[in-house]
Amino acid sequence: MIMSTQNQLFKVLLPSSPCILPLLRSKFRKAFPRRRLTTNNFSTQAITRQLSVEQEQNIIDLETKGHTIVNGLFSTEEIKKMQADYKGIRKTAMSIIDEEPAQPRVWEENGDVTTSQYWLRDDKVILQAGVGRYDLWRGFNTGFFASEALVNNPKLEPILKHCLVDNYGSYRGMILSDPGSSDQYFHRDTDPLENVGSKGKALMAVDDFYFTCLIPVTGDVTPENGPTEFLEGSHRHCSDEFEGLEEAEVCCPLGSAVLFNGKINHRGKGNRSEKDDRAVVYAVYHKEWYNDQFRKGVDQT
Ligand SMILES: O=C(O)CCC(=O)C(=O)O
Repeated sequence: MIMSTQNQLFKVLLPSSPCILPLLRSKFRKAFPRRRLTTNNFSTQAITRQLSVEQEQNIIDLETKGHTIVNGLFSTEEIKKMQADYKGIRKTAMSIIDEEPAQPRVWEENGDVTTSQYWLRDDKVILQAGVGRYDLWRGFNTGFFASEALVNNPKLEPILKHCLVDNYGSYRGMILSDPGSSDQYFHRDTDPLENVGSKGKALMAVDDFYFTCLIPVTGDVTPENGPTEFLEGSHRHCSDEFEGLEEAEVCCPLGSAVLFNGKINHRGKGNRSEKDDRAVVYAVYHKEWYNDQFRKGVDQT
């Protein structure tokens, strides 16, 4: 779209000599190359920012599959800082889980009743996300996890800007999945946007407004310690149309991240390793109009 505006400006600003125009036009095109993507099922014209080939591929993956790997987000120093801060966070989380009473949680997910539990202490909320899996949802946004490397990561930001356009913000939490943990329940990260039911009909009609980035903390995410499983393409389908969609287990190296559309149906797989304490940060980016400080079945009074 910007390119066509540039073409129009070009016509207005330059003398319309028929022989000079093609030459100038080709110089202009060299300076501002058209960036086209090849994909089957979405308009490529909307991508007008200067993105690397890798970032363009990330955007194509997000549209077609609903998830993508964004490589090389953090330096070795940043990874060290992240791992150091993680140790303190884990200690606090484990003391809450050990010392506070577990509260029951019951809610509906994709048309099914789902049960779990959660723990509260001061500003902190930990949600159980399957046996041996903990979602440090609230109150753990400190140190490296509140730093620019996560809030405004230079590799991630252009992709998010493309997907969310404007007026979006972020927060971060963490998933702990210890050896022996079970598979998580399948879920979308977004609300289905329905007063009754949870199939996602209204959700499908709304522009994308929520993306989650899962960042390995303790080491690579492997098939043994618990990849993230996606129902590919489900970000474009109500749950009564899920049949026939393929499942894909996605691993991720330390220093990179899995980015996905919050509308996609997914879950963390159990940790079958002997001793990998598999932890990932989730950085959520969503439009300001959406409220993610609410979880069904959690008493927040
Ligand atoms: O632990 C995982 O791989 C998935 C976590 C998850 O489902 C989420 O953060 O929404």
